[in-house]
Amino acid sequence: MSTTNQALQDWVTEVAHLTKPARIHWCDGSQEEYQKLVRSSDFMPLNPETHPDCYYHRSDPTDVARTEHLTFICTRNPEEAGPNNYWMDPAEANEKLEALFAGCMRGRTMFVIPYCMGPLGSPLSRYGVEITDSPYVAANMRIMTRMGSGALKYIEEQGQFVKALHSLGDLSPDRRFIMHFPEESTIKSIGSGYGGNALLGKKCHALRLGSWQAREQGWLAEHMLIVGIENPQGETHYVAAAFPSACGKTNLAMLIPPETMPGYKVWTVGDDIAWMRLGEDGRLWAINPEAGYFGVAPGTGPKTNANAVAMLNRNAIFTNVGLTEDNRPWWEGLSDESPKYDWRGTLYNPDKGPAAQPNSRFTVPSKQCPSYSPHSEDLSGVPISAIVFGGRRAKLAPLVYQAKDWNHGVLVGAGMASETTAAATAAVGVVRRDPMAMKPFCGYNYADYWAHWLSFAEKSDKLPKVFHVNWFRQDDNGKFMWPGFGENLRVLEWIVKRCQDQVAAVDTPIGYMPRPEDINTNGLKIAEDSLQTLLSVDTANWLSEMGDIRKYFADFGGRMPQTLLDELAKVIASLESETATA
Ligand code: OXD
Ligand code: MN
Repeated sequence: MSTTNQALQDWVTEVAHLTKPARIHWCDGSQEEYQKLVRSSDFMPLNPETHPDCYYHRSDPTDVARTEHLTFICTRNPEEAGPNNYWMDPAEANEKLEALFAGCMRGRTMFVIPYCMGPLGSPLSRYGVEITDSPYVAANMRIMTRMGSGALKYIEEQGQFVKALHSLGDLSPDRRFIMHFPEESTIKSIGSGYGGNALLGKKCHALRLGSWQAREQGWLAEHMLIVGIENPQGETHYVAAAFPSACGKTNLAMLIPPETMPGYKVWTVGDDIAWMRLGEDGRLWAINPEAGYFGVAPGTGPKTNANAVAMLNRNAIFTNVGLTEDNRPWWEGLSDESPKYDWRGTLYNPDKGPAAQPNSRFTVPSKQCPSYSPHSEDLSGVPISAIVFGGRRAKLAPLVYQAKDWNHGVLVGAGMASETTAAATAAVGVVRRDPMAMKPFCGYNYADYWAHWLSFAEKSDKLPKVFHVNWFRQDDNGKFMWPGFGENLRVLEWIVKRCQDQVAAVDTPIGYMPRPEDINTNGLKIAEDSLQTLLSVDTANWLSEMGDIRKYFADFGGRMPQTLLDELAKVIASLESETATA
């Protein structure tokens, strides 16, 4: 196969000339092709009785998560990348990469993967071509994107595509780089086979390059799940929610309503990324650019996410989980049984750590989810009623509060912080600022990104309402105060009612908050004083938090939008007047 798009044909020829593969395979996206990919030595079939068409992959033990310190934004002017990104001069980056890619595919097959992010043909969708020497990557791309001949047809018609070059290289962290050239719509990644570093449609295209393009073209590319909440009256409201990596986005997107909330249904549109733009009606409309879930396996179980468990028994890929005696995938939180092998392939010994690597993953087509929304493929997307920001905060952040308006909402998102997780190779459990959960993914200067968010206030008066939630508050004994999981629907119910002006709220310096009686606690076991604490504002600690945010914003110097600084000043003044009157 080849293509009528000359730019694509030339690029493939040029890459082959540099990397010297033994053969070139243009992916058509067919089932036969997928079957060949999963029969490669990258994979091992799992138990065909319990897990038909499921495959197991074990990665290099040093290559199990995103490596943020090796991820670069390469713009001509470093100011464009901002203090939130690692930056490298494009000429220097290309020189380094040229040397690493030279001959790196010798003896291997080079896969050319045309892909589409978003439903084929949607005006919100964007196209790309990933070149890789990894059958694991090619097989995962077939699940995670609309890949193959269909995407190629659109690329040939429209002429626009992101160039995404990937090679496993020698898998050495010393020769690993994930480089983005937003000015050239190009990504080059070498030395890692890990999803976030290697499935280039996901974080690299849909978020880093996506956010850059979104600013140029007036839309938003966000690290957000998209979920539809159908109330007992049969009306569905869509919520887009940003949480840092491994903070339960997949679980929230697939939430199962508690039995004590009859009549509610939850519909999953996406679990990780939302592309949103204003519709002619002034509302924000969202698509999920992905076609599959690349979810964190540990902690996914019948109690925490029964929908995920139900979708994982066929046509799925499991990476770095443990294995049972009879070759079923296993991870902590799935069941009480004990696996035979851990993720390294050695006999499982609980004294030597968990069976599944903490960032082990499943890859599965979205359509297999029992709560898959029938509107997932709508070319216009779904209308968003509420935007929710959330972090993992043991202290401080209340269960839920609502921003007073859009600009205040941008401050709420920009002020996000969270304790770090295993999704990236760094210390876990440290609080770091993670505005809009985009710290590892915003492809340009955060100050310009916030200015872009703020610009929406002038464009529409029908924007979504903005909220902040925290499911992770702990008491003095380190115990979670809120039950989480399905019970989070109680908070979403309040949020949706706020969007419809159906429930009052208390006006506090940080935003509008429910009174304890405004949260539906029917059938919920929670002490009244816990709810009271979860819904209170600790003024002194919030003042110190606002001070931290002010310090953080100072890093962005004169590029900081004044409107955001004014929003911050307003909240500080309001907290101070509260302290003065207390
Ligand atoms: C992910 C991440 O894999 O955020 O979604 O790391
Ligand atoms: Mn993510």
